[in-house]
Amino acid sequence: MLKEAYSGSIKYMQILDEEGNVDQSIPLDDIDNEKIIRMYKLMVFARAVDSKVLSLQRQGRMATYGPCIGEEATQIGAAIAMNPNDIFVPNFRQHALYLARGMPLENFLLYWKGYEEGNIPAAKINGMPVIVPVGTQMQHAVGLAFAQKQRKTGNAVVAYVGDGGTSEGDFYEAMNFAGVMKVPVILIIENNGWAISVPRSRQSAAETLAQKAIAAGIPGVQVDGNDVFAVYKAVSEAIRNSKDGAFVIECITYRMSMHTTSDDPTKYRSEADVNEWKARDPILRLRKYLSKHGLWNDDMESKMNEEYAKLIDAAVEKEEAFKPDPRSMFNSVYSFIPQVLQEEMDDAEANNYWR
Ligand SMILES: Cc1ncc(C[n+]2csc(CCOP(=O)(O)OP(=O)(O)O)c2C)c(N)n1
Ligand SMILES: [Mg+2]
Repeated sequence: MLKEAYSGSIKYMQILDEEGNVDQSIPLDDIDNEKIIRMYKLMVFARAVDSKVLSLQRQGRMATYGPCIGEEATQIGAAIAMNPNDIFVPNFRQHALYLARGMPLENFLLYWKGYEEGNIPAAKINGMPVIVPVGTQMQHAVGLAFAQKQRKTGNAVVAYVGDGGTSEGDFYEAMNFAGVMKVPVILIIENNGWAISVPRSRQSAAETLAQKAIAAGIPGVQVDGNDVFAVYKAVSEAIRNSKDGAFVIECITYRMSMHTTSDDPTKYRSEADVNEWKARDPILRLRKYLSKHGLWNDDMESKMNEEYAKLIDAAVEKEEAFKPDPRSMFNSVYSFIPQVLQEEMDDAEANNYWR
């Protein structure tokens, strides 16, 4: 006997196309004009912050930084879909999400300057700190989601992983746990086409990254990650259904800029490729939608840009005037100070290392 033991498929969803037109066959649900304008402003704000931080870094006024330029819709769609009590678990590129969740800009800048003081409010916005070891956040996410289930909080956990991160064992282990334990976690694969210089085509032979969910018994979908409506819809549905278990959403987007400021992408990818993706810019297409529907004009655009420039400059001024406490690098690691760290701190104090 030979019969089919399993067959699975992954759907792809796009609602808002590159020209700012909406696919009428997919209902927008509760996406109203107020929400759309909020999405647009948050995406523009994140882009403005990224541009400023890159320029500060080039002037020697900021530490290493990996911008999220081009990936704003993948993050803002989720930020708007999340309830205030839902928890987000980022990797290191979710700046738009952090800012949309209410991370004060001054703290954001302090963190990326290398000061732990900037990181502390992350807990107040129900988000985990930045995590650089690729993939390790997946375990934290499913653990947090398991806790939500055990405590019956009704909250969901929204976690991010890059296309590169999906090749890590941590990703598979986390999905396996999430599938078996049916925890309320939404795993968002921010597939931006690259893991530093490794292209998506070299990352996995699988046709989609979302189909990895199938092996863990978790439903998954692929969405146009540059379409904020599609991301919003997929994430809100997944959150609504999260009491039934996990969900995987692969967002197809593009890292329009460098991996980090210590990377030069012109060494490994073509300008033609980048230009192709520029035409799919998530901000541009939403702007087209807004203009078509008479919801936005040049006057509103310039007022917004002016307001953001002032806001960002004021935050930079505050950040640059900040005097960090070197003890914070010891105090911020654990909820208590282990003896070994206490000894290092005492040694640094006694020997005047930071005076
Ligand atoms: C375990 C581990 N291996 C390698 C690295 C070095 N590293 C940092 S980011 C990165 C690529 C990550 O790519 P992806 O998951 O696609 O995220 P993206 O940077 O594209 O947002 C690598 C290899 C790391 N930080 N941790
Ligand atoms: Mg990537």
